[in-house]
Amino acid sequence: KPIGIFDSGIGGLTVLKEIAKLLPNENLMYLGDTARVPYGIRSAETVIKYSLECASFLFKKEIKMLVVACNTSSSVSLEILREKLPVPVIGVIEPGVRAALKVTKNGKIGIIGTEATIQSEAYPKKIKTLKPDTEVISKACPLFVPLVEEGILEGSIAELVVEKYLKDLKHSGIDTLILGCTHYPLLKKTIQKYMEGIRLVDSAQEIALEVKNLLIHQELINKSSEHGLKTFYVTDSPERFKKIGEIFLNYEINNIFKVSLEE
Ligand code: DGN
Repeated sequence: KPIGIFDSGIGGLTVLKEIAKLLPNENLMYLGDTARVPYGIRSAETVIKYSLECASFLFKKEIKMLVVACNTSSSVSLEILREKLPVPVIGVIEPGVRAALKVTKNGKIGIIGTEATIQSEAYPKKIKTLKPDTEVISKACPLFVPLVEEGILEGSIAELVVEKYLKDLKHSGIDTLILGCTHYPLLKKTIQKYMEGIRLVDSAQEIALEVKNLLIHQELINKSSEHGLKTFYVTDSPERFKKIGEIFLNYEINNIFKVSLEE
């Protein structure tokens, strides 16, 4: 049985990439809701509705586990997805938070994400439940997503945008910064250069570790020695997904199918 992964669009490929790296034999089924991206600017109610539709599509494909790659969706719909689905559901928030709490030395953590993720306060709430005396500083960085989708990952434009959003955080005393959005790992080099000395937590890597642990723990791991299959579903035309997705994955994407999520 495959692992189902969904995202509002292309960005979740950073999560798929890390899962494939750690678990090369697993079959992965990815759904990108490209017709309705971005989720980051929508209301919680709408994001929950979209997320349930994505989850239900993948569930019908008999997945053994659901990975919510989208930070925005994880922030507002994880609980309800867990209630509705009879398979394990993992979101990106918890693994990122746990990793950040492990690496911070001074207990001051920064979070960056989309407008919706930051507004939901999902990250600070999770941090406070696990370690109440942590100081959390959040910042929405709305231009990062379009920047990445244009393939502008390094160079002067990327550096200017990074500076615009991260200037205050850089001088705030944080020692750890959570990249709370699917797209941000692609800007890691530029962000790290600007945020010198601050530890970056890549939530895509952290969720991949969590997926592996859960598969082992629940004895769901694929024992076959063959390389896993990757299948991609999109709700808008596959061309853009293929073009930008290949920037994310660094290899050619095949097996892309256009689907409709209407019931
Ligand atoms: N996938 C979204 C996230 O991780 O928050 C980013 C893209 C979007 O919907 N704005």
